[in-house]
Amino acid sequence: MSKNRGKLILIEGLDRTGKSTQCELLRQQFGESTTLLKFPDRSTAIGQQINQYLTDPSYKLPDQAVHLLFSANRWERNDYIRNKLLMGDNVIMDRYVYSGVAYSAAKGIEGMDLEWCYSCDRGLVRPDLTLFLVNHESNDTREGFGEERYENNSFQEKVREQFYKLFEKLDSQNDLVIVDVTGCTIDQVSKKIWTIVQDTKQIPSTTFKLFE
Ligand code: 2DT
Ligand code: MG
Repeated sequence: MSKNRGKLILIEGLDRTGKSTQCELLRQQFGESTTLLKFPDRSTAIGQQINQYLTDPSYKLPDQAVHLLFSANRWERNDYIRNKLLMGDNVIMDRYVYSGVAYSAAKGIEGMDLEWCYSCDRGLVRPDLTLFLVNHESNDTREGFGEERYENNSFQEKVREQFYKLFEKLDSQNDLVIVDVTGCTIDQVSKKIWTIVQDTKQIPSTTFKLFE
């Protein structure tokens, strides 16, 4: 009997929707043999450049170059992710391709439309399940919000639009679940997520879906 590979689960959403908290809780629920990755992965050389861009408003880099760095930051982890899954580990990701495309396309720069932004991510492994967290209550009270680039309400609105356009483009109805977290406690969201994750089918050993 062939062994199942691990599940690749992605949690996406705008800023302040509780992604990182839920990724950590999901990791604990899966227990052993679970890997959690956050994008951008600021620990690599490319990630450090991204971190500088996000935290230093005076750091100048063309938007196209920034976009390609975020994509390269995913590509440098692609083999690692595939190998973990093949070993039977579950892999949880905090942001990935969808954030990569939505935040860049939301800038509205000529020539950097959704298709251009998506093209460099073609071929990356596609999650078995993507959970998109949505909070309908605007809540700017989180400590530190506004300190990094992209953290302002008018930009977040544009990013939201691009997320939905991308879901449509990628026929995401088969592997995307929109999770409404409005008014929910951390525990309630975690329970919702765990129920959805448990319903995800086991995947045969060497089958990978890719972003095409
Ligand atoms: P965090 O606040 O989650 O650390 O993200 N972003 C993220 C992009 O613009 N492109 C990408 O490819 C990814 C993964 C979202 C920091 C910011 O980086 C944005 C918010
Ligand atoms: Mg942030």
